[in-house]
Amino acid sequence: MGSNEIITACTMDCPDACSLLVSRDSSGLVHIGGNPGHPLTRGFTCAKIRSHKKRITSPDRIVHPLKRTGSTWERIDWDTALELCAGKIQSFRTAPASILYFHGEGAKGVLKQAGHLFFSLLGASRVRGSFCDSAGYSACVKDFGSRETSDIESLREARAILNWGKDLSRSSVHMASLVQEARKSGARVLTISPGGDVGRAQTDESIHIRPGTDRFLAAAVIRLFMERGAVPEGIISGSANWDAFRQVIMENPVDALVASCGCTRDDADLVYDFAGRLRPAASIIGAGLQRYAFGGENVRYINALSFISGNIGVRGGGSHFHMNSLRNLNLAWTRSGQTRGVRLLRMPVIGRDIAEATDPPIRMAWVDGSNMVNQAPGSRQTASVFEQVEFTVVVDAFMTDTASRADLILPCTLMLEQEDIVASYMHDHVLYVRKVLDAPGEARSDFDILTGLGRLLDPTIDLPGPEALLRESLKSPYLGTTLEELKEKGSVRAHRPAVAYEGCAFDHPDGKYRFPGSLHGEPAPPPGYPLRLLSLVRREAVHSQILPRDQEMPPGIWVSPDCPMLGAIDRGRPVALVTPLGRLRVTLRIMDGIQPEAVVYRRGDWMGLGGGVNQLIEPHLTDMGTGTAYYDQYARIEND
Ligand SMILES: Nc1nc2c(c(=O)[nH]1)NC1C(S)=C(S)[C@@H](COP(=O)(O)OP(=O)(O)OC[C@H]3O[C@@H](n4cnc5c(=O)[nH]c(N)nc54)[C@H](O)[C@@H]3O)O[C@H]1N2
Ligand SMILES: Nc1nc2c(c(=O)[nH]1)N[C@H]1C(S)=C(S)[C@@H](COP(=O)(O)OP(=O)(O)OC[C@H]3O[C@@H](n4cnc5c(=O)[nH]c(N)nc54)[C@H](O)[C@@H]3O)O[C@H]1N2
Ligand code: SF4
Ligand SMILES: [Mo]
Repeated sequence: MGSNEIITACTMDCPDACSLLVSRDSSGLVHIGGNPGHPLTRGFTCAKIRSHKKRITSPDRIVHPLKRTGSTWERIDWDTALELCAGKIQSFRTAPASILYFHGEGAKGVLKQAGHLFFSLLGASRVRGSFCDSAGYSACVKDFGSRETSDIESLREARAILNWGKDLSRSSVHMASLVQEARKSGARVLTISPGGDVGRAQTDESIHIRPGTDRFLAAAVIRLFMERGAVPEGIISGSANWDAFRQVIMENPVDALVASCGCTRDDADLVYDFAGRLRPAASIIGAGLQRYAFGGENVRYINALSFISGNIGVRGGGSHFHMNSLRNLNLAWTRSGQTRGVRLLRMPVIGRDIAEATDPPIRMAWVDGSNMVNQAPGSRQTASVFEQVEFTVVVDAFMTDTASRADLILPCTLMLEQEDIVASYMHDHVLYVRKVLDAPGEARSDFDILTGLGRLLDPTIDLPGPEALLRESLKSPYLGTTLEELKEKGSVRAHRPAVAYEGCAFDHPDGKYRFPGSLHGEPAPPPGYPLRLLSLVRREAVHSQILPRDQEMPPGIWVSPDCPMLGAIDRGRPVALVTPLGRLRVTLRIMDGIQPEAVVYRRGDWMGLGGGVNQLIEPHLTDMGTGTAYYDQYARIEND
């Protein structure tokens, strides 16, 4: 480490939660690199960090409070801004549920949770469910009784890795590197996805599955295990509902199951070989396949296959879905406000739930860390509902699709400009986030904003100081460290068993596994919309955190050369992507290896600039966990 290098950590919404080394050269330029001394980061970062560096110094950044006056923005000072907010809160406080708090994933960290404490002390409405991973989360809890995951580094010990729809080339470069290490040690990798993601360099075998249908492929392979008498007795007796599950599986012939997912018997045999012959086999479950109406069920069948093939509770095996990123920290303090009788609106249908909230209606909204107008499905409805709320505050650093509709924008500090503690949803390290840069202009941290606002209220809302909360957060049974030690080391590893559910002891009261009780068919596409719109992550940005000047318009879409709609398109003329919610001019691109029914859109570009895929996505819930069924969306392409 160079003498002027400072250790901090990345707080972007990314599973890798890297340890970073930041330095300035003699000309004052900032350098950000991965910490070579950290066992997960191992000296490298990703394209997102380069974009972040551009964002912090961007001329587009908002660095002063802005108040809407008609169709223009007026720069105001902080005192005026906070008094305005305080006055509004006072006037709505007699019915505090008329205030909505909406928190997103703009920056991870324990101090970012302080808004939950602040607004629960106020008795405000909040949200439940998620845009991200709650269907898969609930699925795991139903199966295992909890959501424990084996140490991600144990991937190195796998002999086979089944990658169920994790985009290793974009969404987690450090998981990708662990998978490559496993391959070097002889592991074989099979990737199951609709394609357009993991390349030949990252996988030995690929199956291009029909979007949304993984449960059928997993069920077909489970049936092969049953037919071949390959299910160990311990699995049968270690589960609470084997007979009912067996019946569900045996009602479906293998050929019908593989046809439902656009696969072949050979594909099922390939998965069988990976799961059953190359033990231990680890499964990685991406978030994509749970963004469907039966997304939770997809995850449950993949878990069931991992269990039946004897790969749960063993070293080098396991079923790796996102972990809870706060599981190694003590966040009980966020719940010391009102927890009972809180009104919770549903994230996936937030526009509708705001519009339909009565008794009391929503009159004020506070949004921090989220571009929810852009990221929630049904952007046009969310936008108009948000505009109709009497008083809206957005804490952000850019004029996003959400901020541009607010009554007041409060400029926040960004990563590297704020102190915090962060944990990961992939690994068990907890990291100290050192402030290494001064924020430009008048930007303030979310925490400082809420602290200042609380003092202006009557009665006041007094948040504990940041240091007290950082210390409190470390009081976790999994940690055993102090703030001083964490600051010195930069990162500590939580004490967690390396193998989740070792010996197949599950967290249900009887200790047994639960199989899914049904297998739902995939509904047919609605007439006129034969394609599935997959709005996937982009490599160089987290979600919508893209500088306006870096947004390519019209947005690109990718389809297979075998896409059934291509024949009717005149490629010399403009093309539109169309769903029942509307149309968007796009740039059509052809890519080999994409499943013919899929159309890929790299999400996050802004509606205000001509992008915004969520304008086209109907707000639907997943089967469990109040998740968002983004990829359930049917679409078509046509000349515009
Ligand atoms: N179509 C489609 N949409 C999706 C998904 C999908 O699959 N398809 N999946 C989604 C997933 S996985 C997720 S997790 C969500 C993410 O949805 P959001 O949480 O809304 O994510 P971002 O678009 O990153 O918006 C975060 C905002 O916070 C701001 N920000 C950054 N740092 C800070 C900070 O310290 N304080 C404050 N106050 N603001 C800050 C950024 O500038 C940015 O505008 O959306 C999803 N949206
Ligand atoms: N560069 C970058 N990295 C990110 C983020 C980002 O915005 N940008 N966001 C972070 C966040 S919050 C999240 S939640 C993760 C998401 O990262 P991933 O879990 O990788 O999920 P997604 O991009 O939402 O889904 C994409 C993958 O799911 C596959 N997929 C889609 N439908 C299906 C299906 O039906 N079956 C199967 N088997 N596969 C399917 C797609 O082909 C694609 O590979 O990434 C994180 N990392
Ligand atoms: S975005 Fe992810 S991979 Fe990139 S530096 Fe941050 S934590 Fe690491
Ligand atoms: Mo996410």
